[in-house]
Amino acid sequence: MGLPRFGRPASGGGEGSPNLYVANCGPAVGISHDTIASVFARYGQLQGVYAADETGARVIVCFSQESDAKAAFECMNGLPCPDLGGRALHIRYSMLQHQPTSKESVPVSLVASELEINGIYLWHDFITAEEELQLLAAVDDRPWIFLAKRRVQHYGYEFCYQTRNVDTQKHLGELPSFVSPVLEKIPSLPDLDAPANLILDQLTVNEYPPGVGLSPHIDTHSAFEGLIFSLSLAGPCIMEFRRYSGGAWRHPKVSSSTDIKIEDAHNGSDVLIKSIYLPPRSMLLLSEEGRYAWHHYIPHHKIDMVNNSTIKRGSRRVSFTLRKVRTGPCECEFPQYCDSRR
Ligand code: AKG
Repeated sequence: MGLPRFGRPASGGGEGSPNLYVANCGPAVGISHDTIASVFARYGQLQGVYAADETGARVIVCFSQESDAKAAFECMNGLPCPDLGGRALHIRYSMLQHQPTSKESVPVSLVASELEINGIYLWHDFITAEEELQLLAAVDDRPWIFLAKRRVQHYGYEFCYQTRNVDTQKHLGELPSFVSPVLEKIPSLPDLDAPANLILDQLTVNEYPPGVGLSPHIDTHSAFEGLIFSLSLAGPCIMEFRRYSGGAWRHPKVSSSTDIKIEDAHNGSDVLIKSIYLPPRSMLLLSEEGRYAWHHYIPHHKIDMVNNSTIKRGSRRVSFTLRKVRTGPCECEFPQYCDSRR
């Protein structure tokens, strides 16, 4: 199915569009897209109902005909709708724009091989539930650093969010003993061709409250070596990956059923988006192209759509990101993303 591209609702009258931006209904307030579709379909044939943004409480209702959208607008705007929980709908016309966001638009992979990104691996049940509780207890016993929306702890080297780098002169000491069981298991991960001398020396613990995500980024090439491990604890999340077509990079073939290729609203370049579900106790590895060329991020969702199921992020998610601090320049095969080459 093609990706619907919606922008902000038209600020003025905006008539002349078959699409309505409808606020105050959606899965986040317990009203499914199917229910919304059945109510709006009374006014004419629908193309579909889609999330307008990541809140889960605003949708875009697309009619085939502008006149049907107008009829729905005139009958329903501002009035409580008994079939939608009595909620008063705030409706505006929506003008199409190129905008790459809709949590439903990116199919979510459950296994890393479906992503078809070189170097991304996911191992489910990497640790037991008991080990998970021990790791959580250990970090909860230690001081947190408060960022704007989440809390973090750094071990080995402090990570500086302004420079997105570490100060290699400031060694905080060895990684704490509570993380040793994790470090010991990593070299024997199936499919991982780990170098014999793999020593991970930086740990960032992130604690995300329900609904809080992480902005898109590529871990600074010059800061960390090529293997980045991330262990999920307590709650799940969806991680998305974006690869931009800017610079010298040629656009990869859109090959798997989990790919979405859209025109990025921010810089006009093409962007390929993929998405994976990270359950608690799973270990993710970003390496090769997945580490050096793809942005990764966690959408700010209180509710995730994993294919056709709704997953509420009811609890915090804690992640352990384990990396090795780089001591020389990066010599990756992706110079267009590499700060060592600039
Ligand atoms: C980071 O700390 O840079 C991350 O990407 C964390 C990822 C995660 O929470 O799994």
